[in-house]
Amino acid sequence: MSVVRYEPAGEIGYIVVNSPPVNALSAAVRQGLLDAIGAFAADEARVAVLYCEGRTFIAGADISEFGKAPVPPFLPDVIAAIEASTKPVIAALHGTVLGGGLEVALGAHGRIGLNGTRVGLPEVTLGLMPGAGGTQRLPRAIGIEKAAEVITSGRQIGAAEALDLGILDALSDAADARTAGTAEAQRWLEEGRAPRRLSEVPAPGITDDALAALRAKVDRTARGQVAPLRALDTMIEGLSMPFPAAMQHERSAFLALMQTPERAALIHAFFAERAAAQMPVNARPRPFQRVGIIGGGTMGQGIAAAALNAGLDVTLIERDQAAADKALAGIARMQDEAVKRGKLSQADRDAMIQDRFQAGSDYAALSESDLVIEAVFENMDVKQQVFRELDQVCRPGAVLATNTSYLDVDQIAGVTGRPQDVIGLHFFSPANVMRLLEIVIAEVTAPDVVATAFALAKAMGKIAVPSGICDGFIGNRMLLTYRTAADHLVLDGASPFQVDRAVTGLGFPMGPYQVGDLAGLDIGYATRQRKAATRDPRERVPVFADRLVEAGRLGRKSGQGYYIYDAESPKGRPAPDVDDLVAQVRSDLGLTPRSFDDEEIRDRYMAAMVNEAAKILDEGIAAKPSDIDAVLLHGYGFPRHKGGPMHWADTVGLDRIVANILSYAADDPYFWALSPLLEKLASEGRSFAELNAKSS
Ligand code: T1G
Repeated sequence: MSVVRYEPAGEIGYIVVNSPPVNALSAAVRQGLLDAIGAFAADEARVAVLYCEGRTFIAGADISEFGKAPVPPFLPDVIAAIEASTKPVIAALHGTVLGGGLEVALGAHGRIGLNGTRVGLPEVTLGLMPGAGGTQRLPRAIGIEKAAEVITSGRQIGAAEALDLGILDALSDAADARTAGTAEAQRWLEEGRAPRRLSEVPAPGITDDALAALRAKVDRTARGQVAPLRALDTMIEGLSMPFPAAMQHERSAFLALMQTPERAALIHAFFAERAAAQMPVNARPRPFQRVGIIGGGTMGQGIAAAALNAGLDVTLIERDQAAADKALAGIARMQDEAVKRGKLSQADRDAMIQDRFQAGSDYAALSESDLVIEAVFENMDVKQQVFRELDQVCRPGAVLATNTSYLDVDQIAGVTGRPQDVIGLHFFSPANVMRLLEIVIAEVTAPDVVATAFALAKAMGKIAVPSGICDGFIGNRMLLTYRTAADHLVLDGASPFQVDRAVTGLGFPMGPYQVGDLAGLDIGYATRQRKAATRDPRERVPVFADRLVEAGRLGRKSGQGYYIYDAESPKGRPAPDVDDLVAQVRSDLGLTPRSFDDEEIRDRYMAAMVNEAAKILDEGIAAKPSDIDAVLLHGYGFPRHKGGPMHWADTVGLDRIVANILSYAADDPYFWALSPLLEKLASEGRSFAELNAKSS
């Protein structure tokens, strides 16, 4: 069955694409479009409607073809054939019309969209730029500034805004794209309209000042990524050329970006987050419409908001009514914020709070819940007590989940008579914003409970990553390790501020000490206190961090930690006494400091991260390296254009990382115990990417 067909229907001909899941522009679709436009030319039909079957119009080039040998026909030629048609071609759009899909639509002579259609050129989010006319046809349709914003942001645009901008000619409330397209085609026939080619529209201009301002803005927001500025420059340069030359210019710039490591990393990230969310079990989810939440603190409120946004009914339980009301107020504030940012309508906000949310203190209110998520204080006794109560009140078959971020889910499940119904759902704060969800599968968790967790994640728009059980699961266990590597650097001579600078130089939004200040230094202090009794004597303790907490400097929440946070510097400025405090600690510990350059700091930080990740992989806590990448990308600020620690490690070379670790282990064999898996892969010249391929 060809993925594109031409259907003659009298005066109107239909070019129909049907290539699930998202009608991506594979070689077969490109060839099919070319054949169909040829069939239309030869047919008596006077106007053609180009539309797609399935859930969306073309959502872009076929990303799975990237990095492979390009196969003709090439997209610019296919679009040129559509645009050159001597009879009008109207694109009828629905779903998410992205990248090459929008470029195809811009090559057509008219564009009508169903309500709810979203359009965009997200190529920069893949380290690329539009490569089939987007940088030349879009500015001719909507002007340079607006086109620059659309192309360099890569954001999706709603139907109403697309109409306002002039990307769409009309909106339709028809039931489907074919119907909308047919009505528009009949209008063109009645008005006797001829093809209107964007390539023939004179190129818009821009003043030097406006261009300089635009470049500065794009440079600022690109945060070191190459594609956004390259896309802008290529657009501007092309607009001063004849159209065919501009298309050549765009194509060569596009192909050059295709060769960049950023593109490889961003494509890896795209597929890593989707591969992670693949259901790891073959089971049907249980119902989860009625969600219960225990604990109305920051996490409980965020989880409640995320569940409400997913269309679920929420019952939140707190210790008393006053605390429950406080939680409701917090959730209402979150939703008000979403209304302010245009993410939610006032009507939907009011309806979800009035009709689908209740808060109280009586566990009995959970007797009919399908799924209950416990989000109370991170203490084993407290959590086990909650699960004993849930075991009493919840109906048979209800899924019982814990939001613990470190503790052993088996121990929590073990206090119930239904451990097979217990699972870990580790949300990240703020839970209504952060997309990562670690799904912690306990020893006896039933397959349909796992399936329920993944279905819930999809409903909430979360990126689900399965994890086995260990202290801190995937993300927090790695965090503890690379954080410790940072602390060792400080004990041995580096300044916390230098470490932060070196790490942000990698592309992280913040360094470990800025993150510490944001999260609260008392959390790390409590963990160190909790572990003190069982700590291995070979472990090195960041005494300087304890000194800060004991001096009441908890970070942002107390106005001071490693940095000072006040009106003068809301984002923080280095506290002048920190380096002295650290120097005092070194001398108390009899340590002789030495200097480190930023490169060595980065090497040690990343080596610790990758080494621990390899151990997590080796123990089967994570199923595949790309899952670990998805966790660090969506939960720990890992720079997306580096693809995640495992992808990054492959680009650097595992042998180089192993050599570094072996040299560090000479001073500290305990901390730098090399992962046998990492050693094996390096010695065999292999990569983490191979393990991804193996597990898919
Ligand atoms: N190519 C190949 N496969 C794709 C794809 C694409 N463009 N988009 C999605 N898929 C697969 C995806 O891997 C998944 O597969 C399934 O479709 C459902 O996707 C020349 C060069 C469209 C908004 O960047 O943003 O055009 O996991 O789970 O949440 O200028 O997918 O089921 O096996 O994400 O509903 C520009 C990328 C390309 C759009 C749907 N286009 N896709 O989201 O489902 S560059 C994009 C998305 C380009 C030209 C340039 C989203 C979506 P599987 P999903 P979703």
